[in-house]
Amino acid sequence: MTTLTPVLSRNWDRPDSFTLAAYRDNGGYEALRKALTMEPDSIVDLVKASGLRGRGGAGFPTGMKWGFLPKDNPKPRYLVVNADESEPGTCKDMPLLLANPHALVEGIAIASYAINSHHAFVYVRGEVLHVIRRLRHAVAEAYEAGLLGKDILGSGFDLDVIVHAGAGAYICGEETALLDSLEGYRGQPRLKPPFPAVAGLYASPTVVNNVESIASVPGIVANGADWFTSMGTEKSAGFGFFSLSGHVERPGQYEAPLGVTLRELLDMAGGVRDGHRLKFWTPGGSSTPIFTEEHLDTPLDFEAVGAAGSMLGTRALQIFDETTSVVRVVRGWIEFYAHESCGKCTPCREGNFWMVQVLRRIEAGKGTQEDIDTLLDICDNLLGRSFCALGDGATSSVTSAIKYFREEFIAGTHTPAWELFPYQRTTRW
Ligand code: L3W
Ligand code: SF4
Repeated sequence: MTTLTPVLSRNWDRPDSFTLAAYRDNGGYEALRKALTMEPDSIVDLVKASGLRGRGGAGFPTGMKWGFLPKDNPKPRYLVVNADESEPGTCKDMPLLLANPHALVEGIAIASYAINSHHAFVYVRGEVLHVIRRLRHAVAEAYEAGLLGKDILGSGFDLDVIVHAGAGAYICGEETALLDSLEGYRGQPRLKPPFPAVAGLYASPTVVNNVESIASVPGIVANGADWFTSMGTEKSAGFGFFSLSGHVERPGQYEAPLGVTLRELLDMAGGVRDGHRLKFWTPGGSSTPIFTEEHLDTPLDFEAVGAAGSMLGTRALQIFDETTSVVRVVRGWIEFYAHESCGKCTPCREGNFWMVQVLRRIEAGKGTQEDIDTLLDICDNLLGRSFCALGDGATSSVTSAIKYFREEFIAGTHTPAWELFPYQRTTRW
């Protein structure tokens, strides 16, 4: 039986958990002190050995990404933390920043030292002013205590951290759009390669990592790679936040080893709401294909979820019971993608707009076999033909929902959304 592994969340019950004093009571910043006595490359090797994989959705090995920075490039290096959490269902980075911002600040200092960066930026979703204020407060406390700024802890290492409020667009969570936005341009994805590691912020070598990835680094430095690999599975090491939302008795963040199953998490969370049963769920937010009851025992690690036809993504477990119309949920998600599409490429800009029109018709109970074929055809023209992952991700819920609930698409729900809510025109270019 898997149990919770509270590391980043161990202090969350304390009302003052976000303060430097509370963080230090639990050994906070001792990992930084240790890191500053190590060779930077040995920290990169340690993170590689830990098997830490990016916690922002793609699961790319963190240490390997740090190792991609070219050795012979004389330009300054930057660390950019992606705190633009906006994926529907994803709610781990914001609670972490509210309750334990110093874990991120310490992680930033260690990661910056490891990659020899003297400027780090945190790009925080613009709508969450309370989170931005709290993080800025933590950064100010760290400067005051000599944990950031000049000559950190007498090591000779200098680091400035800038907390930047994002521009309020989901696409700015895509790493290259984020960099454009940070530079002051309209946030639209850049062509990759070159990857940010080679040419990122101001065309300089840049590491872009998710909040949770960087916040996991102090624990690895303090306790060693073996400690981290003792949790999780062989290829998906360590622990992470599993955010349960929707029709569940006790929604919230559950910090558990990768490989835990939804059945186990539901046991901890009091189960699906009383008197109801699970109908479908997302393993990693709305960009990942949905799962059903048959996947309750699928280990939630990168490999097993992938083998079962979805993605671990951001471990945003949205739970829907049998009272939910899958068509309505998918229509809501696609309206989100249509609204958030940056408009740069035709398949995504047009495809999402037209999917919304078709889904609204189906939701009205007027769906036909032809409509379903049209939806699948649009997805076919989106997947692999979009400029960035937003377009690909938009197809996930549509194709998987049709796979598992085709009859429901034919039947529709017989209650048009526009009879329930005021009509809102989706953005179209
Ligand atoms: C150097 C190479 N770097 C890859 C780096 C790359 C990036 C990382 C992963 O999308 C997914 C997306 C969402 N040299 C490299 C290299 N890299 N090859 O590795 O890259 P990639 O392209 O696989 O993924 P991505 O563009 O980061 C992330 C999915 O996650 N997702 C997450 C959504 C979460 C939010 C949010 O609110 N936080 O949006 C959910 O499923 O759909 O597929 O750093 O540079 N050869
Ligand atoms: Fe923009 Fe969508 Fe194309 Fe990405 S896939 S570049 S969000 S239009």
